[in-house]
Amino acid sequence: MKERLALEIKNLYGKEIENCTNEEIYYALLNASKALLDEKPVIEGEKKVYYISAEFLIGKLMSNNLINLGVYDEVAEFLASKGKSLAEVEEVEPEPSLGNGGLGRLAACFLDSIASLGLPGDGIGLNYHFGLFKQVFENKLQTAEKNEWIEKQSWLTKTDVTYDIAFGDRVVKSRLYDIDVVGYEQGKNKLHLFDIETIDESLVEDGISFDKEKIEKNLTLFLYPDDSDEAGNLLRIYQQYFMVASGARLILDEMKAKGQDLHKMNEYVTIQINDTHPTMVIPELIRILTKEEGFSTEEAVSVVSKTCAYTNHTILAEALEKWPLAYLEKVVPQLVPIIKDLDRRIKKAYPDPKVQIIDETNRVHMAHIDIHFGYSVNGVAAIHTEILKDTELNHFYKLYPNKFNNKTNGITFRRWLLSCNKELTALLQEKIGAGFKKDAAELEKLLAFKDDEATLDAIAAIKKGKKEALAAHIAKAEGVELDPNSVYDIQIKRLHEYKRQQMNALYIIHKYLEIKGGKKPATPISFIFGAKAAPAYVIAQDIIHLLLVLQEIVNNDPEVSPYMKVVMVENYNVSYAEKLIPACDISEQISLASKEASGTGNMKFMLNGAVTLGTSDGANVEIHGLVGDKNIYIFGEKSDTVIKHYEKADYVSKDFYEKSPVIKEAVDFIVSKQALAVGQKENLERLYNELLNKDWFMTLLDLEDYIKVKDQAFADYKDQAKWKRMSLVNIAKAGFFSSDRTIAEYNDDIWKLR
Ligand code: 26Q
Repeated sequence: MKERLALEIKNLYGKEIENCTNEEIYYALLNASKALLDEKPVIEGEKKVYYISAEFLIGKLMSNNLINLGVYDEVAEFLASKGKSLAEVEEVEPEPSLGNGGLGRLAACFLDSIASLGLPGDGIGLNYHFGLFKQVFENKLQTAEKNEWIEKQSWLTKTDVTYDIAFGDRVVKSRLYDIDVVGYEQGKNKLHLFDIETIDESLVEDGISFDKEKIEKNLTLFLYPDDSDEAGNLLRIYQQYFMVASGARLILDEMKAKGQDLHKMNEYVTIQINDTHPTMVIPELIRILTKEEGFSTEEAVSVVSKTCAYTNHTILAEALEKWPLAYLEKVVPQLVPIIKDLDRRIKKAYPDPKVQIIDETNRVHMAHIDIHFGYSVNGVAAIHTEILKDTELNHFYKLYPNKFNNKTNGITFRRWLLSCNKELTALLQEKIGAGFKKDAAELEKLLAFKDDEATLDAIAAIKKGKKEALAAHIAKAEGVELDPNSVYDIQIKRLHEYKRQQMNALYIIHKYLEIKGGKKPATPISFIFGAKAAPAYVIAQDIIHLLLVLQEIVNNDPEVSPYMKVVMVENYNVSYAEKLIPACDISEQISLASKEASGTGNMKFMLNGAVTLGTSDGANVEIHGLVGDKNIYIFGEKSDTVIKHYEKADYVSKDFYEKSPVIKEAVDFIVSKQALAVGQKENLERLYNELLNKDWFMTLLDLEDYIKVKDQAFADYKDQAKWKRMSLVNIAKAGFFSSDRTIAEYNDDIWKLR
């Protein structure tokens, strides 16, 4: 690799590495890496999985590819010998922002694990030119800008595969772009991203606005933000069909090229449908097989149903896609007779209105298509799957108990440990050997060092180094000075009321007022946030505003700022996460119990030695089970209590406000003179009224317990001997959350690839 890189640099620039800029080195390294990737064998096998997803939040690829290719150290040392830093070179790479959050990042982790386990499996998605918007703060409010990430030279390879995709009112040409996905010391698979040939980037005016009608120019410009308000937009349906129609063609073409019998499709292919966004692949495959391949409807429905499997990522009713039939009639009229036929079959077999595909208001329930006409339905954490079976999808569970299964999410340790925390990786290797890199369960060996002071101190020293590095980055990027000796309390995830960033904000207000009243915390605290909010999600904008208002008030108050700081980082993304997570002491996982399907940030934090402060929700429940009561801070009502509150509609936030002076004081601060002097009246009042009169996600229900348990965590931090042990146990127990384990389970139970 050294030689390749040196040669690239000589050919490209005709000068010595010492005299190259980081940009120049980056592009040379990109070429050299792509050449190495070219030589990797494609992973082959009898049967192949296609992971089809509207999002692949892959993050920057350089570091990960070099690690998986086994040349990272060689390149880093070579560059260092020339006075250059690989870490600085990596900064040049633009981050593809092809996802919103957890679901998209999960898809990326899965691709890494599929390849690393040597399983044949490709991703299918869309090549959004500007991806998810770039977040910029102006006047303490979020604004959205386009995020240009595609450059002339990139990891994307243009292929000569093109398809004509017909909609009701037009035909567009799709073209396939590929990104190699190399496994850890393994062969490679591919991420297939489809694009329209006739894209016109100049359609975008200021910010992220563009002409929504010009489908052949705009289809792959942007990824839709996770947002129920705009879900009715037709463009989302154009995107979804474009993705699945192109994907279906590709899958069938690959089968034909291998001489495989389409009538036995399920023996050669399995299609994992990532949430309902790619659901139209089911009727589209049935359409192609019947219209073009001479299948009877009966046989097409049967073989497609044995090929497709569905993953559910949410129980929020408003996030389950239900498209008006009239929309589908406009965009994809060719699918409508098929969807109606599937609906007739269900109506004939099952009278229960709750399981119909087309409801009485003529909405098409996409999840219902997946459940009836797929062979597997899985949730993404144990509690989530139980809630699906017991409540949300109970009617389906009764029909098809054997289709339902759990696959607790995971994260790829290559990115979330080996790449983002090389120091911890090296220490672990020194203590327990390198086995954990291939078999994450071996991390448990670290438990033998639970009382070994040298190891505990070494882990703590690494944490301190990461906190210093983060402080330096935040000082530069956000203009906020953090004290690396303070506790780093971090909440980073999409902004949503159910995730309850507003509850964390109320705690901050409470702490601020306590300090003003003379009660100082044992250790200074840094409260760190990162979150994008869907632009049309009004209350989410208000919560961001409140956090930025608090940042200004707290950090500029000389009485308080020595004891606490608040920072909301701008444009939180994968690259930022890679800096934040290794530096964290307390991982905030505070969703309203029952609402967070799994969470995956919680796993990344744990792996990097943070202690979780969380509710009994999603994968927190499994983290709790693994580390035990002593190594986690759990608070708040349990999911069954919460679900009962919804059933009885008996939660009244004002009652909590009125009976607790602590809650009242914190909530009132939102519209205090002090807050209004810094913030916008409209935003702050709206948020105040929401909390007082609605509070759909029950912030005030858990606030008192949250304050109590969080105070305990901060107090415990003072006892460093105890804290270091908790940190070690969390690392040691994180092995379960390797996405290699998750993918092995998908393969054993659902895909059966070998
Ligand atoms: C739907 C219709 C129209 C426009 C957008 C959408 C849309 C887009 C994205 C709906 C949902 C999403 C994303 C959902 C998501 O990220 N869910 C998360 O998935 C993770 C991986 O399983 C879980 O860990 C999280 O708990 C879950 O919230």
